Amino acid sequence: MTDHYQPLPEHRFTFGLWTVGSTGRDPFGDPVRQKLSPVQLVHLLAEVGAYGVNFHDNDLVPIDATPAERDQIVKDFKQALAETGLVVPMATTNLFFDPAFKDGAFTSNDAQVRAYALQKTMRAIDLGAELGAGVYVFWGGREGTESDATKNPLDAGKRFREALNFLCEYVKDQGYALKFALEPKPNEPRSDIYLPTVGAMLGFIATLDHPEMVGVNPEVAHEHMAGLNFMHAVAQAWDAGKLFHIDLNDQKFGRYDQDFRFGAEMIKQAFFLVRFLEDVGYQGSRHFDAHAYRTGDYEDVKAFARGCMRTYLILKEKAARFNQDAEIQALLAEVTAQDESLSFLNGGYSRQKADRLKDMTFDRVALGARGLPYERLDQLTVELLLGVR
Ligand code: GCO
Ligand code: MN
Ligand code: MN
Repeated sequence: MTDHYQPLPEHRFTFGLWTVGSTGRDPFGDPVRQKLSPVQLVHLLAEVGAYGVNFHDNDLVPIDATPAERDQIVKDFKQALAETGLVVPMATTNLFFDPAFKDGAFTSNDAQVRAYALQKTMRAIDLGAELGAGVYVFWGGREGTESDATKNPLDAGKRFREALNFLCEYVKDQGYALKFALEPKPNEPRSDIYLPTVGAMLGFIATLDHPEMVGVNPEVAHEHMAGLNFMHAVAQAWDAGKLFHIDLNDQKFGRYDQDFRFGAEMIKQAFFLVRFLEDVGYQGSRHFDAHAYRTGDYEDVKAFARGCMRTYLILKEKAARFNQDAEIQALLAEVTAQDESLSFLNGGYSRQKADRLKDMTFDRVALGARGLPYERLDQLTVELLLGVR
């Protein structure tokens, strides 16, 4: 029997070494799972059917590794990739774990820390490029404050801009085919992180020297932490031509960063997101930046990873059904029907159009009295998701 929901390379499902590799350590408790090596994690991901694996520099090469150790680790990792066929579509830098980054990296008040962060990132970019990554993610883990007495946000923004401008030039200078994707998050681990939403990041990108090289990496959990509609943020990024990568996971609104399995919490939002990505033809990675419940062993970690991909594919099938459902489509056609008498407004402004429009009369009361069948449309969507149509 064929499994309709089997992950295939064309689905571009990827995981970070830090996701399936999470040992369950949290601020309240020690690890509950034994640490696996990058090579073991590549094999685990291959077993569950992932297409690719992403990493922070120090997920692969420990921060204190000697050059000889680094070379051996990279060699072993490349061999595991060759054995399994997994690829590395994205790489990133860990600029948050080491105590040196306790007050941020590119936005730190300390010039030594900022320079070290640049150096660490150039080296990590080299590593990512060596392994074939096409996207380089920047998540400003500690780029923020607890107290705004400590840093000036204008200085922080200027420093972050200068760092990204420097790194764009570095990538061009090296001839790497690498694009940057900035990942916003409102808070955690800082009380407030700069550039907290997708919209804020998009505005910032326009101020860079090479905006064409820089897009966004929106994450479900990050917008949900702030109580925002993730699909709307993704749509704005797509509209701007900036959806370079996406971090899929799930979580309840307003909580700490839960990083649950994709679709674990807000299935309706997940559905509209998948439908959006599939309808517009997003070609990038579907990266699951999530981790298994702390209660699980590695068998449950595999169930978690399979679940992320399976739920995505089920929702993709539901999206196709939504698009083919005669009743749903008839309602959509009804509510989106255009009024031919207003087609003169298409194609932009003219003095004549403005005059003509000013002369028109609208039946405001009748407009307000029109009923929109949105309850019916939403109920049909819910029934489709619940599997009864
Ligand atoms: C988080 C972030 C990270 C980043 C990762 C890649 O909340 O911790 O989502 O997982 O995505 O550092 O840059
Ligand atoms: Mn996150
Ligand atoms: Mn993320």
